[in-house]
Amino acid sequence: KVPSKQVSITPGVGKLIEKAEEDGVKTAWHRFLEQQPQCGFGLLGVCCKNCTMGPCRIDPFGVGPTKGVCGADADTIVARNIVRMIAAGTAGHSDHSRDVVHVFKGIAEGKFKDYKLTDVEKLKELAKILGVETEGKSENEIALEVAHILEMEFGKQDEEPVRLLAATAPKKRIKVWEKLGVLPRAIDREICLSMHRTHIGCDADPASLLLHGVRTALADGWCGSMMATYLSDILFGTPKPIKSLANLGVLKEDMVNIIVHGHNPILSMKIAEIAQSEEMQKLAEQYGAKGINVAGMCCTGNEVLSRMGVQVAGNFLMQELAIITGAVEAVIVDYQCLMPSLVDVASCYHTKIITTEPKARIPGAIHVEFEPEKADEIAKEIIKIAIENYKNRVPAKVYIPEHKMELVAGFSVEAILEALGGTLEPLIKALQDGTIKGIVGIVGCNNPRVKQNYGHVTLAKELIKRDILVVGTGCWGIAAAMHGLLTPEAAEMAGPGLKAVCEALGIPPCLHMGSCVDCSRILLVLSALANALNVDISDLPVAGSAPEWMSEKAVAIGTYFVASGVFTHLGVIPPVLGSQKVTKLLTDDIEDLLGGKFYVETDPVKAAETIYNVIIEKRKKLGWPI
Ligand code: NFS
Repeated sequence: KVPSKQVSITPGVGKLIEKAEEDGVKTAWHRFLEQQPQCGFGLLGVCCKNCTMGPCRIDPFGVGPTKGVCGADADTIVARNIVRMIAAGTAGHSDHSRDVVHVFKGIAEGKFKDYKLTDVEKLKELAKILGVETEGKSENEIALEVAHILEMEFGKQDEEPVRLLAATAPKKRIKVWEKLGVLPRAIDREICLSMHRTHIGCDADPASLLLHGVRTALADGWCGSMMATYLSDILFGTPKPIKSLANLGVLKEDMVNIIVHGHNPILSMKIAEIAQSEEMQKLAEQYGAKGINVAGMCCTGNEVLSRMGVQVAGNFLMQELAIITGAVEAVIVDYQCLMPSLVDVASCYHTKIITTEPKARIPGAIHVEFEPEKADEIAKEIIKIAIENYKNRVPAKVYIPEHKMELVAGFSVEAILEALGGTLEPLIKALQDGTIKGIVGIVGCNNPRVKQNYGHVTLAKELIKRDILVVGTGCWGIAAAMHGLLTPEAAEMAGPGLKAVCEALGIPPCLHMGSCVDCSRILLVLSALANALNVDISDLPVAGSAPEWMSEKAVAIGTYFVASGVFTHLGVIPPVLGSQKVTKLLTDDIEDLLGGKFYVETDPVKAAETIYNVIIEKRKKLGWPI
């Protein structure tokens, strides 16, 4: 049994874990318990299975083997493993991006009639920073030229840095990267090189390996992820402050409940849009429901929340719980952060799991392949499966917790600027005079190693209390929403300076900036601040944090934050402790090279204290009052 009251702070979660046990269903928390004790070699990062002479394990106590069969020591193995994590994370973000580019280009070519270019202003802005002439050209012509450049970012073969990075990162920062030789040239190339140099018999030098990890991560944050953000805004609109609700209580007893889960807005936006159509609503009524209720889960939930105000059912560890309510007709997924267990859980209820992407199939799920040229038709087909399934719902098995919380999301860079009256000046002034002490970006997942959402919420509360503005994305954003941190009223919990600023502007003290690829929005804010103050990002009183991270994508994000000069906190220990050298490189030496470093602390209260002190140090160096 899972100690249901101790594993999460989010209302409703404990009850559903208990319901799972009554219904004979296992959740991630149950499987996490079954996995204990987990492999110590794996936790320390000293297991190498990159060739079949192994798997080799290094004895962390120095009694057993100190080298693998090929001679690789703990330093090499740990560094290689972490670089592979960065490569996988970068691949996830940027392959998502590739899909968005595909649709963007198809629209420009007139192939995908079910989509359109919504934010043409942003298209022109992107064209401008990429050096595309817009005068006298149609929207589609501009889009096509932009699409060509962005496609090349994945696979161009020259030695020039990726253009999106060159166009958006502060000049001072680019110099730092140039000097270190870590300017990424093409996204796929750096991922490929990560795989190559970690292959048996290649790079054995931990410092050289990690620097390439940095290069790969930079290709993610300042190019792959950023591209996804830009293009999703152009396709579906740049987010503006929008009200909504979060937590499992957004599910409706008398409606067809559809969960959109995964990452790419190309599908989820369509589902949310088509579900509102009269045709679909009528059909739902014919089946005895009051209508269709679409709710988001994880990062695609953040995408539809930010742009349409679609309610969010929960974050990563709640995907199974949504099904356990017994009230969900279908979970529609694209890719990433999907537990294969969804199918097992669904088999105990009436829920249909619908996969849509060839690259993320789950055995036992219904597969309806999504094709952008037939987006509306396929969205309808999928929604119909959900509607027709409403009659199979078993009322006796339904329990929807009543908890839901109000929120305001949609703080894109543009929205933040607008809230500030059109320029960054008021924010800079508030930072300079100490009304706001600094800014911290909190991002990332849930992880059953951490009491669910305790890390996210505690850290955010501790920081705003100290007059630090919190911005963030991903599962943090949903956690913050469910715990009331995304309302203007939450300013009550902030220190006097931040509170006054929030009240004057009518904004929450914690700003939801979107999904995980939208961490690129945080980079853009940092870049704008650094440029305005004529300093480097590493000089700014800012920090990053991933209090409950678990995915390889989070490793890529953390690394590009550090590489961008940001002091970055991790609330879950990364698998590097098996090498003192790598641990020291990442948490100490790297600061001399990049101005940022990792800091690991599992207690969010202590972490807040340290982050605050780092911010105060930065303020002192800038000569700003503390
Ligand atoms: Ni990002 Fe983590 Fe997944 Fe989103 Fe949530 S688990 S790394 S936050 S949903 S991608």
